[in-house]
Amino acid sequence: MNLPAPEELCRRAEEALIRCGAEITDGGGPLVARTPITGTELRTVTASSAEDVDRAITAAHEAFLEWRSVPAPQRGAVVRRLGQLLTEHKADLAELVTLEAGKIPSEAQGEVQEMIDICEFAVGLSRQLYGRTMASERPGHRLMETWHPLGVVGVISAFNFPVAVWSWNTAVALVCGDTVVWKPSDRTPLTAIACDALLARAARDVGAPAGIHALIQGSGDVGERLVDDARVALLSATGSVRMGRAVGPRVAARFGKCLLELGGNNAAVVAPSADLDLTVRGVVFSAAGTAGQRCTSLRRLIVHSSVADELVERISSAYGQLKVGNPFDDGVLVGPLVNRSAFEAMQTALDKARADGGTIVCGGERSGGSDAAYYVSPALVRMPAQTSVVREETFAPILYVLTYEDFDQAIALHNEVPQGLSSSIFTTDQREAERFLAADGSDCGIANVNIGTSGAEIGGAFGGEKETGGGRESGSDAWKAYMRRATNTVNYSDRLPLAQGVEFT
Ligand code: UN1
Repeated sequence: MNLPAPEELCRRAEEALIRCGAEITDGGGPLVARTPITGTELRTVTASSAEDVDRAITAAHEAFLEWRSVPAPQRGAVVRRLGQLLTEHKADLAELVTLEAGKIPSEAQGEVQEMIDICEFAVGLSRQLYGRTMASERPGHRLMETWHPLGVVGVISAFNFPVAVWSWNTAVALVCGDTVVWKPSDRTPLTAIACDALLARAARDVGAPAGIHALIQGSGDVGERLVDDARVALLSATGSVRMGRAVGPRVAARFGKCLLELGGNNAAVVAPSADLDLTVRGVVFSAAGTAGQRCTSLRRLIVHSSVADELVERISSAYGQLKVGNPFDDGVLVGPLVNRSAFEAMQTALDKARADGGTIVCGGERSGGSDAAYYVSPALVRMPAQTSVVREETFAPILYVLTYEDFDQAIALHNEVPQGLSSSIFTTDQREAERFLAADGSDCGIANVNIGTSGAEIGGAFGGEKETGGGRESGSDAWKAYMRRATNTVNYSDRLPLAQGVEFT
């Protein structure tokens, strides 16, 4: 495998940052932006001190006091402008996503498209934010609800979707009248600097207060300050279950609101009637795409025993055609793992699977790269049972294959994991498809038919149940998490009837 020269990657990162209007004074700081393509340094970034974080939250809070009274359709203007700038700089941001997260350009551009899409959605939302009017039981009374801005929203995002997840939160929060303080992953500080610069420009262009958005950089300790600050009304955090377990109770202890998007352990059920051509394509994209580093990546395949051998054979041969390597190279579909510990976690999981009686059908080994860059061929593993390693999320391209005999058993296996993000069924039997989507079917926040588990559109609510954390972001009515609801009773009569028929005279 031919890897590019590290200096070339540094130059590409610097040029993309400049095109996005980012200030690129060399922080010389302790935070090192690396690229998984070569495992080498791109540049250093200044980490935020405790005072920096405090200043950012103070500024965001002050801006909120003004922003909350700007009419929502006017707030939409900043998001509309952001959407235009993202469209103009789609290639630049995608370049940074490839450099920092290792995604192939098509997926990196898809991620930026997700940002543009949510901006459009949020602009439309800025003329909605509907409350209901209910029938009052009292004559001469009106009963209704109003949605008001919530406050400062803290956003903690992960390396694997370094820009889209921020935009889902930020575009929606801004039209809802909130302001945002963002702590990106410490592995993707440069894409964050570029996004912050584009949003600052959008704010300038439409005359919105500069304080509506602040970027803070660093590791867990920087995020913890957001978690514990009572001025942060909503903390929206994407990452591991471990992180969610630490964050959730701390925010709850101060009665703050939390929106958690944690791990997934997504499965597809493949029924005997499945269209196998379509299934193979859906499975390969979801399981091997993004090198298995999406929270929606397909990790478990639950196949009817009558089609299991054929399907495994076909996936294995499709895996054999997948080009793994430098994501900038033409034809490459699988880029690098993010770092060494991701590679080690993958190897540990494969060892455990073998010890549990699993058979590695193909993949799992390192394929070229360099000492510091970790490229692996996606692994396909047949398992005799859903053992503990199958029930864990390993953030790498491992697809475990289990077989079933009857449909109830498939659903039971499907739901028998602690996570509940995404799921799908491949079948042409309508009864099975509907059962999978029914109350006693998949227990996930996302349940699909005849497509894979990953690659959701922004129009639906995104998130999942159980250890996935229960949060919903992006489309549908996910905006409600970013606002507070007030119930209003207005008496326009000259009498004072009490509810529930109470007499007090
Ligand atoms: C994530 O992996 O954190 O559905 C988000 C998908 C993308 C979002 C994934 N739209 O795969």
